[in-house]
Amino acid sequence: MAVERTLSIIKPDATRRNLTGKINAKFEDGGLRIVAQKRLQLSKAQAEQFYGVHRERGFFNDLVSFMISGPVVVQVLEGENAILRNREIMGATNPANAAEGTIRKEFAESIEANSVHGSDAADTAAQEIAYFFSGTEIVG
Ligand code: IDP
Ligand code: MG
Repeated sequence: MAVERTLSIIKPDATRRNLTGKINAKFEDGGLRIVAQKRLQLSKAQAEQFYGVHRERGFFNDLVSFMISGPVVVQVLEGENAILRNREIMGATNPANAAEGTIRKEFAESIEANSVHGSDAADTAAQEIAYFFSGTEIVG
């Protein structure tokens, strides 16, 4: 295994319910280190670009509206096998299918308002981190 970095977003359903600290505790308890973090209000253009891979999906417009419905917390998580590890800590996209103890099982409201985003592979992690952070903002 290697030390990796992955992009995480705490989504508006979670910031609205003041869950940032509880979610961060899941990452830290799961062996990941928060090496960069900032709270942002995404613009519509930013959300559309970030989720561009899903542009043709039926849920795209609703997803963009949801992601700009309140503040988000964007983060870089670092640790052994961080990309896969974070996906495990998050749980399945649909909270109905998420395992016990995962963030989405405990906190998600729906398949859309599912509390967290996490990069899905090394190439997307690098792109997504660069989308939100400059090198000097990440302190490992
Ligand atoms: P992921 O976040 O687990 O990687 P993706 O398939 O990449 O899941 O979908 C991105 C986001 O789009 C999900 O986290 C969720 O917010 C939303 N989404 C995915 N599938 C659906 C759906 O069927 N209906 C509504 N929203 C969805
Ligand atoms: Mg995804």
